[in-house]
Amino acid sequence: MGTQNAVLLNCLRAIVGDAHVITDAITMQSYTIDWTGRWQGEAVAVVRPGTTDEVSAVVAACHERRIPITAQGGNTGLVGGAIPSAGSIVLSTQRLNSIDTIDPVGRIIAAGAGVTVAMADDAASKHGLQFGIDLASRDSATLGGIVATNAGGVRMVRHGNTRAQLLGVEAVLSDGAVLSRWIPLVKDNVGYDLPGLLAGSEGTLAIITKVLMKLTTPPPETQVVLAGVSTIEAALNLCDRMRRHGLTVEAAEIMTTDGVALVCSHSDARHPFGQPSPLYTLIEISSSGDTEATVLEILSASADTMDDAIVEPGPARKLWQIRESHTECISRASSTPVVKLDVAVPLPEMSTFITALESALAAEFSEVTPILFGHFADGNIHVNILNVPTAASNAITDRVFEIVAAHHGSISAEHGIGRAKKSWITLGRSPVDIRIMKQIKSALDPRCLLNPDVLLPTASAESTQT
Ligand code: 2HG
Ligand code: ZN
Repeated sequence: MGTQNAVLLNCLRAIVGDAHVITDAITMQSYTIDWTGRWQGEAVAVVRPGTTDEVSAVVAACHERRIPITAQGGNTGLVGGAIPSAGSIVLSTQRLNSIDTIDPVGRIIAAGAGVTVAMADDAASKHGLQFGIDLASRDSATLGGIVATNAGGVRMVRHGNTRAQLLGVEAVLSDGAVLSRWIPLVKDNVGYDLPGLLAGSEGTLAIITKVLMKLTTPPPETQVVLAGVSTIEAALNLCDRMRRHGLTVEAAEIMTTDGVALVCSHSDARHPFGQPSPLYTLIEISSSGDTEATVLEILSASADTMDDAIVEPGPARKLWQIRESHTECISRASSTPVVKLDVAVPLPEMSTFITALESALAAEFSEVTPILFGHFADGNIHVNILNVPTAASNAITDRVFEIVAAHHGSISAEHGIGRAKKSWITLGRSPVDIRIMKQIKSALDPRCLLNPDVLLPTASAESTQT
């Protein structure tokens, strides 16, 4: 270890305590490698501050020495956005894990960045409320992480994305200064929306230490429908009919026959129907009336467009398990790290998009196995490609994104850009857009020390500037 690093580590230890500066290679692996194994980084150390003041002091020390920092919450991201580059430190928010307050009247939670989504939801439920974001990684994903990535999740169709829930942030800027935009109001229109800017900034603009977020009212009861259908149109029509009958769609997911078969063979989930269907849609609905009766009426009127259907009162965990086990089972089933392309297309184009994608992959990359699933009512399809030879991964990504662009879609619906997609950012943003993003980056992080290898393709080019 160089003298410079030794001096840095001593300084960090003096700030956070010896126990919270991790340098041993084995322990560091859970911070430097993502859980899919696709993104493997390196770091000088993992630092775990316990307060905002400690975060500020750590960041100031790194700023002075021009040491890059990668902030990390639960390390559940899927685009390598929380994985450090050699020479950086990982700043883990795990210890910023206290819930400060819940205001049950204003329906607001104030919590540390390291609080998990499950902890926030659990705390909200004690007041008869709900946290507005939910995702399969709820037990590990942190509030700081979901804000930094502007996560979507399964309730996005109902409550919007994380940015829509965010009222305020406390964040440490690249020189250690603390920004506190902390106003527990849903109406506060004074100038630029800095919390909104930090949402989705992937650790490149500031390090989020606390969040102030809305809570929602949970529906009194829900019904969960799992229907086997032959076409995307049938799934979209079913969702549309539910809305037209006054039902509230709480979640609307799509799975394919191959995805469901894979989950059933790599977990204890059971196939839902006697006969497989080409597609499965899982829709959770609520209403102020008799939800079950209305759902049954809609299903019987839609019988000619469905192969089969089951209805269960929420939470219907066994039905949800089939959908939520996709990510883990896919990882287990693939012989190589899964290529994960989280895309969105306009609803009227979804069917032709899927057909074009499946036929291009079958014709041009016959050795790979694509599994598609996602939050279809948001236009969001998770294109997971298994068994991709490493050398083919860029070519496959190029091809998928070409088809996405031809269908007027987005190359990142909810997972962000991270390392995985930064080479393709020009497919999602114009040159003027990118210029503005770079200007914002250099205004907030002129030394380019915050997650320099993430999001913007040439972010590190500014590292020579002061
Ligand atoms: C989900 O919707 C997550 O379950 C993960 O966004 C998706 O594994 C994926 O591609
Ligand atoms: Zn998702």
